[in-house]
Amino acid sequence: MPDTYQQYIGGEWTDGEGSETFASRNPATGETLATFHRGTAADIDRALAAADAAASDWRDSSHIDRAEYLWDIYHELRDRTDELAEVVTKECGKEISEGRADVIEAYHMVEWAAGDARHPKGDVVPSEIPEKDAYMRRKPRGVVGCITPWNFPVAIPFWHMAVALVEGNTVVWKPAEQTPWCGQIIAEMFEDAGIPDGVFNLVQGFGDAGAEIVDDDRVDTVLFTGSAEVGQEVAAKVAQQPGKLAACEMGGKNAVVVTEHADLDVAVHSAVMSSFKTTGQRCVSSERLIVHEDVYDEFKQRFVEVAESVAVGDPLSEDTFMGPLIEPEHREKVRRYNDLAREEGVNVLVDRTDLPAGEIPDGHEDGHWVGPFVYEADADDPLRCTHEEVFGPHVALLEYSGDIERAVEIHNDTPYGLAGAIISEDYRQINYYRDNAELGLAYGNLPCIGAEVQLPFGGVKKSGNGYPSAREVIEAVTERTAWTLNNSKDIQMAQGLSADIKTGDD
Ligand code: UN1
Repeated sequence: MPDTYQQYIGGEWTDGEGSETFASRNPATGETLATFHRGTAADIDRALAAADAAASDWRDSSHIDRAEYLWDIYHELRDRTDELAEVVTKECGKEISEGRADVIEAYHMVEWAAGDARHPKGDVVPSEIPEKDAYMRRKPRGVVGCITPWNFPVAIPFWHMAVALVEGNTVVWKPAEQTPWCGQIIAEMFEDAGIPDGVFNLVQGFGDAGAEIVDDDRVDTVLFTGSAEVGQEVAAKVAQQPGKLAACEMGGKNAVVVTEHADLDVAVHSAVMSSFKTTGQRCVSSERLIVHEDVYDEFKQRFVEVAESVAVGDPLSEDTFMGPLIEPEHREKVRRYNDLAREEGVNVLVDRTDLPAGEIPDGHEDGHWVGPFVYEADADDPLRCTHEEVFGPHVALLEYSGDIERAVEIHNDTPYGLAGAIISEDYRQINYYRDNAELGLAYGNLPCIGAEVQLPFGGVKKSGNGYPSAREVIEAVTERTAWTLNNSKDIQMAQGLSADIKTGDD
């Protein structure tokens, strides 16, 4: 084991060109887990050159042969699930069942992508002219640059890379700087699987390295999952580069709607899961609970009771519900939003921003702890705290009166549109919500987290402009060709277009 982990470029482990290193730290203890060489522009340049050089042989191999490498990784992810779950939990602070679910989601995605290699590709399309065969075919785009977040450090890289590779693209990947250890293990899996040199490349580093991927014209598609600020920058830069494509998946200010016809057991359970799982650090986490006046008081009392007592603590313990936040800067951001909510005049119901020393487990004093912060606010007030994404356990209760149309109006009053849920026993309300809520992932009588990989995953409005995940990623990493073949010696045109060539002699 080297003292300092390296980059994986063109099938070789290398320190890279830079002299700086950085550490991966456990957010629950502050301890250093491992040290990594910090990738530079020159390292991205080399990785892209390697990916570019490997592209032609890789695209000439079959889907089924390419998938074989992924099947090896699938088995390794399955065999090492518990070990990797612990690494995920140590590196990003999610409690251990979430660490495990991250690895399971990863191998589900790999299974989906590798299995898809044997499914039909493209379509046979009818032609107006019986003698013509028309098809829609797909080709790989070439080199795909992947920039992934820390909150799903194993699953999301495979959302990006599994399909991209099976479809015949080569990859340069920059994992989040907070979770390089997960990145290291994934790169070792690609090496163990014997993937050809240059087909998969890893550069560990920060935003400056990611920006090189976005700017370089050897990259055909950028897949980005992360914050809205960075995602918008990525999309804007890529839009200026003809022929290049960006698929960006970003955050949300997601909501759970609880109507007057809700089963309140289901409502409270779903709201707690949606708001506090992953300590509110999923892009699909809910920071707004839109609750009808008829059930508001009871819902509020029951939700507050759980928020007061939900177990925050050592993420490696099976008894923990919420682990720490990812890093000190993020803890500061959550604290600032909690303060801002007070300044904006909301009515605070639960404030566990600073956990009492007794709640912090021994040996975890340097963790980035925060508990739930719950308040009630007026849905019509243009407050920053109820409209901006915090990415933490910061939850607004918004009471409404009137019908489901009103609830959906409040739901849609945000620039985002990723995930959401409705809790109701009335199918008309559920169907109204399904058809009118502006979002990409919608749930009825469920939490708004926990999507399965075989569903499309993506948002609308500020939450995303593409599908860097699950099955829809195929659109981002392939080009379509409309291919028409004439089986006759005569040229006949569709749309009644004349195929006669007329000359001056006619
Ligand atoms: C994220 O929220 O950052 O739907 C990804 C879910 C997970 C993926 C979440 N499958 O909750």
